[in-house]
Amino acid sequence: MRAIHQTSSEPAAKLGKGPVRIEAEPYEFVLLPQHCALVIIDMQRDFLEPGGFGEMLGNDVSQLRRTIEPNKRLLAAWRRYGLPVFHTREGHRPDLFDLPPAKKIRGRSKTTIGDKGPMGRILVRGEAGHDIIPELYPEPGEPVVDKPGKGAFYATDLQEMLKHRDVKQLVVTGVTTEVCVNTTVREANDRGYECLVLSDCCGSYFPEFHEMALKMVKAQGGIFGWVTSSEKLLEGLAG
Ligand code: C5J
Repeated sequence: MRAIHQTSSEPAAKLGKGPVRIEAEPYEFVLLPQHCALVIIDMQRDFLEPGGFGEMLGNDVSQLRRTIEPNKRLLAAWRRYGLPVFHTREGHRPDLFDLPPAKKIRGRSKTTIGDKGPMGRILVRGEAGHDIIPELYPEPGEPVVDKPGKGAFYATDLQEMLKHRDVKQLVVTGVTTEVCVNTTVREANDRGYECLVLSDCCGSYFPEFHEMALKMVKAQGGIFGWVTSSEKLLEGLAG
């Protein structure tokens, strides 16, 4: 199966069924168009927008906002190729029954998950701040995975959806590199998926954590996966 759907008004670009070689670290990634999906992690308003919860906690959101443009370009191309994309959002039920008390009190902040924040209740499904930024908003038919944890596999139906589409490889982008992106890549790796992480499409409030998180993925011969840039991936696909 080639694609979940084709919602873009533009015609699908030509992409053969054969392997596509992508320059990556620690070595070349061989992308299989029939078995590859894009997973965009938690590009949510509360993490990325000025005035959101992330900024309220004193974080510099520009560190995350630099990922918007490369993700936009990648997503537009991915849609043109008719390849599957999954969007994720970190958040909880409005009744907070899926929020572990230990997560609720973590950080010892005055305002925590479920409380009223600048864009509605913090990390609660249905609230404005919990939603995906308009620049990367999912198109109709693109699955959105609501996850209560950091990893996209924990307590979600992502793995079932990937199985049904015969997906074996994931291109992973989003925020934050060292938390939800890294956790998802580790979960995926243990489940047998090959992960290609795009350095310019991932971001952290802490640049040094971003760098180290990417190093951890590709260390020891690619212990969790591969790292490249969106430019190299798009070059390879266009190649
Ligand atoms: C994500 C977080 N999405 N840093 N969450 O990484 O709490």
